[in-house]
Amino acid sequence: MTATAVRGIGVPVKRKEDPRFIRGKGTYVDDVKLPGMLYMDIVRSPYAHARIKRIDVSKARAMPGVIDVITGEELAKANLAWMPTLMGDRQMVLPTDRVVYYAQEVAAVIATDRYIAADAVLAVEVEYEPLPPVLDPFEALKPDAPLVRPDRDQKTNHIWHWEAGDKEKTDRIFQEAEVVVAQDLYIPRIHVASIETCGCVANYDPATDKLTIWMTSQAPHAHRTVFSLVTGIPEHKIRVISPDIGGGFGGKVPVYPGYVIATYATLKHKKPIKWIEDRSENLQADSFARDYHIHAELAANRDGKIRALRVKVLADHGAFDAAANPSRFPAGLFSVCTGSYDMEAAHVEVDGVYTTKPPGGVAYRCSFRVTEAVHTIERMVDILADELGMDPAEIRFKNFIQPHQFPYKSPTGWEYDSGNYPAALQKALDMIGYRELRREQAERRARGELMGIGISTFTEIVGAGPSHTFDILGIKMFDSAEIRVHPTGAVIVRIGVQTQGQGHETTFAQIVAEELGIPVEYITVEHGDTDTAPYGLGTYASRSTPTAGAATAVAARKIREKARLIAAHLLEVSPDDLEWKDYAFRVKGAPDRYKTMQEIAFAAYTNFPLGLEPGLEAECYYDPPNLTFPFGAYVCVVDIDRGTGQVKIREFLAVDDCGTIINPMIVEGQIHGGLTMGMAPALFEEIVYDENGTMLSGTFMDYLLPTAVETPHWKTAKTVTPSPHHPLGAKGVGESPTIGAPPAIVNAVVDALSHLGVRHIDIPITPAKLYRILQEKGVAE
Ligand code: MCN
Ligand code: CUN
Repeated sequence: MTATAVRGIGVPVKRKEDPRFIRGKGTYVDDVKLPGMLYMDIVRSPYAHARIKRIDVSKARAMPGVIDVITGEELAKANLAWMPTLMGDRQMVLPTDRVVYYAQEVAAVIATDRYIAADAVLAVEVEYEPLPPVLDPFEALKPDAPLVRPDRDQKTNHIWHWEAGDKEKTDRIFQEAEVVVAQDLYIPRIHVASIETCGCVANYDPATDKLTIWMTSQAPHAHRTVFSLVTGIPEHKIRVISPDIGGGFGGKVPVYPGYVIATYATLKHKKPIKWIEDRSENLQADSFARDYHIHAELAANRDGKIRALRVKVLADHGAFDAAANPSRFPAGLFSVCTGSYDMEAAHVEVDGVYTTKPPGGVAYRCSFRVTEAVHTIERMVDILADELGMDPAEIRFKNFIQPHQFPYKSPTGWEYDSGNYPAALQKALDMIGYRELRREQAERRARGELMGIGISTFTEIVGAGPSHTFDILGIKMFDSAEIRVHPTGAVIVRIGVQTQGQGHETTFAQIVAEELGIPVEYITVEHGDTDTAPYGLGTYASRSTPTAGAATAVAARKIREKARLIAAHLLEVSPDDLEWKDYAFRVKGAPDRYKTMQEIAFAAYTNFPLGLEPGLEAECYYDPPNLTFPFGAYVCVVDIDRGTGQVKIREFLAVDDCGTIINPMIVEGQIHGGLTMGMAPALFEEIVYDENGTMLSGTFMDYLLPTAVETPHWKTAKTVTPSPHHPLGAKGVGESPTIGAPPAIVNAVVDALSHLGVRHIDIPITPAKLYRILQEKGVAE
């Protein structure tokens, strides 16, 4: 078998899933239609904080086609008015006495038709008594602030305090440091806008006593376990199916009230219940990302050598701590905020705060708060460079962790597996022509034009994670793969992770193709059905390649070891006399005597050695020894329109390193999409509330998604530094660009204005915001 035939690792195989998608033949949750299906729609709160005095469902119930109206009172009787969150908090499914955010679920209507359900929602009468909203986390911590969560046994809105690093050593360095720079940064609340909104079809079948839930889930097994724990239904009687998913980006990790209400309704009515959010509900009430109020300080020597980092954060988690971070990391992996730089010490503190907003702190293509971490350090390094009058590239070279320092123990306790930061930045600077750009900038500046060059040299941390530190609700964050080779040499692979568009059906097939020497078109990858896929923790935090990808390689190697015994039997030699070469087992010294995997597979069912189990299958539950640390060097060049305050990205180059690349085309696609999702919060997206806590950005009229028009041409390049502990040397890549892009863009904009004394601008850098700055500095046209 040749590499051309196998099309394994490193080949830009076209996506196996695309033929069905481009023909409109995907099966999304809303495509699931069952006989007798009923439709659910949700009544939502117009207030951010209010007491519910009365819910009158009589008019709604009387409407033809309305089957039921479910309220919190009713759920409370079934002990389902509250549900646990993945962070060990509890969250209202439906309220019994008060609402705590705008657009919160208040009641649910079940009807024979989607439109009847929507009409009946309007007929439900709810009498509210408004309460003062709590919108600013700093205000929320004041002693007289209204309590967001009186259900909790505490008298403040503080959720938790978390810290990492060495406080004493850090403080000492700050006291004696030659230079200290400090900056407040706010990273506003943003929301993923997957093409497909969230939803489910829940179906309880009394004949089999089985509950099946088709749902938009990034983690079907974990959700099944949660459902079993919440409802008391034995886990083997629950089947969660994630069919095709139209984008997740972290927003489909949490359990939403709608899933629970639909499940309750199917158990009650013994009919399938479909609930699909509309676009506004998705944008207004699902979990949100970011909302980090950061105060950061860097201590350095006058020559630019960074010595220590100190960071304090207030994290606005909304009314329920419904994030999906690993249990021990309520602030995610934010403590990776020392980034790519070697320093003596760091200390990071984060406090979680309740406010009357929808659950925050969740996800937007983020690897557990790494976006916030990278934004902090990449901005601070530029601010320090500005303070010292140094070039931002030069200060980075001076402070990089050097290639020989890996594995590198960071001051907050992470062990970076591998990296070569200077090589990536040098490549980026050479490719973009950095010196020439600086020269051009000086010329343009002299003419009064505003041009900026921004650099971001980020380190990612993905692959959660090693069982000694990583779990969600106690479930360790391993992942899994199961491979079955059929007699004719065709293969089915089932994995514990769940694609939402990342192309797992292709890339995981390529891993098996490479390991077994079977052409990729003979390999089918399945996932998302908890009745058939092995238990896994799901896809988020760019963990699939580092965890399930490793499991797939290890399972394939188990198959190969068994195949060796069968090949030896067929070739009548000792297993030790065989070597795996050019995708076949060959007799050492006589490479023309060989058996391919197809021949071996057939023999595994027809002609296996005595004493060997028939069949050719294997599985692996992989507990990664460490995380993987992909990285990148991004350079962004912007021109600022002095007449409008608009930022034009003239050029953007992303040099990424995710170790061994399984499919370069898919990785490039991930990077293109991720860069666009990095640009979006840098320049456009922000969730805004008014003083009453009403969301002002609840439609795409006001929440500005970039389109192809705003998106520049992304240039990409790579370096390859394999992970030393991953069986394939691969690291995750799905979130790197979203994490690396925002500071490159902001650094470029600030660089364009640095000679005017601008040192920092919070995102999103909208034309209005920038134009005001231009006016202040007297350069607006
Ligand atoms: N890959 C590769 N070689 C590598 C690393 C990755 O070929 N060295 C391939 C993988 O095999 C996979 C893809 O690139 O097909 C992304 O892999 P990985 O980095 O392991 O990330 P995950 O598969 O775990 O995907 C999660 C990541 C996250 S957390 C978000 S958020 C995000 C993202 O992926 N959501 C996405 N990319 C997305 N892309 C689409 N289309 N839709 C989403 O919802
Ligand atoms: Cu943080 S968004 Mo992705 O992990 O699903």
